[in-house]
Amino acid sequence: MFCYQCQETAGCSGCTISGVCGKTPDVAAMQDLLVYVTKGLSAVTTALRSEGTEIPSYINHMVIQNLFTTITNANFDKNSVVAKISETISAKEQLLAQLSSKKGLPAAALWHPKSPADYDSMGYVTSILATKNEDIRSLRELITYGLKGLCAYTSHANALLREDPELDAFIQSALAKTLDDSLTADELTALTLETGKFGVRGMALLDQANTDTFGNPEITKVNIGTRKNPGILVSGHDLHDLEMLLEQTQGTGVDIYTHSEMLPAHYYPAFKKYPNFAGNYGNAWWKQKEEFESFNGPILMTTNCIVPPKDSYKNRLYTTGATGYPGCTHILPGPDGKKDFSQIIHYAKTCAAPTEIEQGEIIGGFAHNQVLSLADQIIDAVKSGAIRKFVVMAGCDGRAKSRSYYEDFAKALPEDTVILTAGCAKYRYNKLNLGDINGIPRVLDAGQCNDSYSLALIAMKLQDVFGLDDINELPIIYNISWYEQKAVIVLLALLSLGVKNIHLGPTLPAFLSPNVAKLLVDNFGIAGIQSVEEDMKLFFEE
Ligand code: FSO
Ligand code: SF4
Repeated sequence: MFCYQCQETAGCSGCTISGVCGKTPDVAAMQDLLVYVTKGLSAVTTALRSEGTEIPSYINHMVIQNLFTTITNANFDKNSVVAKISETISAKEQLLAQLSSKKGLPAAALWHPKSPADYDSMGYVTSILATKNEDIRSLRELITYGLKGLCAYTSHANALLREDPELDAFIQSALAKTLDDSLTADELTALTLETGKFGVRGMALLDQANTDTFGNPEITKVNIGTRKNPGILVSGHDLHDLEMLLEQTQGTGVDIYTHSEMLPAHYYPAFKKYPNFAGNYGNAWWKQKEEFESFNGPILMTTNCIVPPKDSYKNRLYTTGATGYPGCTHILPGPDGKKDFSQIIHYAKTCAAPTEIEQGEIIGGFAHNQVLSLADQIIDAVKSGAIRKFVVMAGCDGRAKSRSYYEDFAKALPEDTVILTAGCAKYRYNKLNLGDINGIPRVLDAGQCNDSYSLALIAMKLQDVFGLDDINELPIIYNISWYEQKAVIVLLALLSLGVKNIHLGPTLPAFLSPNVAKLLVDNFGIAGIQSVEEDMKLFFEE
């Protein structure tokens, strides 16, 4: 196997024996093949579109779900990945039959395996290393990972019945282009930026879907202690799954707790009406081995990040959507799209209440609508000098020891700074009680990683208010932590909006070749991180 798509890749260069995340070589091979056949399908749909044929939405959803399945920590279940490969090949064959000319199609579109027994022999074709030129490989993977993140976000928008056919067409044409050997590095660089542009569009689609369906996030205090009833812990990012579970648990005596990236669900007005929506349990994804153990009840993973479970709670772990883990029960939707969670609820009733691991509350809900309603207060604080700088610390948390940098950095920030955050990165500092500036909390949590869109909107609004020509003239520092491919699309989205000088850590992506890294440094001022002391000097003394 060879995989270097996430920040925790072995030795900062590539997982070759087994994934640091727990992905085994056989699953890695099938995930590579799923990406390959999805690119083949996308080449066919792109050719059909150019002939004027409309692509049915179930095909668009298949592409979205396939890519989402291959994101870090989402799906470890080889059988489910193999099933998706077979479905994709059969859908592609049907579409291929409608195409008047097969000229110019890549090999991935014309591969006709007789049965899944043929899948194992494809490793040499589907490996990332099959692209020999390291710059072309780097750009192809940068685009592919950005698209994976974009598909994750689009999947949540699709779950709320929002569609954007132009976005689907772009995703598929970009996937097809990553197979096109005639494209130069310059053309792939342009495609990378275009991917970022569509990243903004995908995040806007999801933002619209979320706020239309659940209301605008508002300032909310979330309890981090526990109640006396048994509970179900919901992790991941899918708010539609959470809504269905909340509906189905009314009057059952089972409480619902959020975990990791589901925390921001508490900020939405629509979920506040459920009396059994008890609070948030635990921290970022990587602490789940201890926290799922002490939760005592069932856990529903709606998306990544899954850490391979311990036997002690594996029977309590359920997956749905793009996620999967061998031996864990997977909840599928019915023909009407509804999911029946009754077996999880039934199981929860037999479990002890969660063991309390923390007490208190955390505050959040500072998405664009809420922050812009405080705009006057914020602008006054900036004009008076009470707020010197905003520091965007969005992104992901992870288990690397070096990530203690982010907690130390937050603690070391001057008191006239405000952190803008989104994503699971916030767990490094959202319980530190960093205080407020004239009533404005010093950590403003916009929500999930996709709500980085909110942070971009806030920046654009501030640029407008202060009458600045360039978004980079704002008193905003970008110090982003990344882990998986959703952070890649967030990064590309920010670049497409013209944001420069983003610091990225704890390490730069292994999939950036020296030349591609140089391109990002030269054109966008992308930089890594140093020690907290050095970065404090860099940001505040120069
Ligand atoms: Fe975190 Fe995991 Fe949201 Fe990621 S829970 S690491 S970038 O899936 O998507 O922030
Ligand atoms: Fe390694 Fe990350 Fe790939 Fe997992 S997703 S195999 S940890 S690079």
